[in-house]
Amino acid sequence: MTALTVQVPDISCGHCKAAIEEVVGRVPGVTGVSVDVDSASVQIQRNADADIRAIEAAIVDAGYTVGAVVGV
Ligand SMILES: [Cu+2]
Repeated sequence: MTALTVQVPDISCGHCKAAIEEVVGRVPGVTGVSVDVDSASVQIQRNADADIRAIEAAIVDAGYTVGAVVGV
């Protein structure tokens, strides 16, 4: 299992947190997801099955912009 941090600069409130945690949590291979509103970042725990492009697509499809990705 590896950790990944995705910066999502559009995150501004608890609604964003709930929305992103829900859609990213549905991506196969994602075992944990936590949004930090203050730093506008998404902490993701994943196993080898999780496709980073699927994670990014889930965030974009929810209406947000993906910034830097750390820990790929
Ligand atoms: Cu919001």
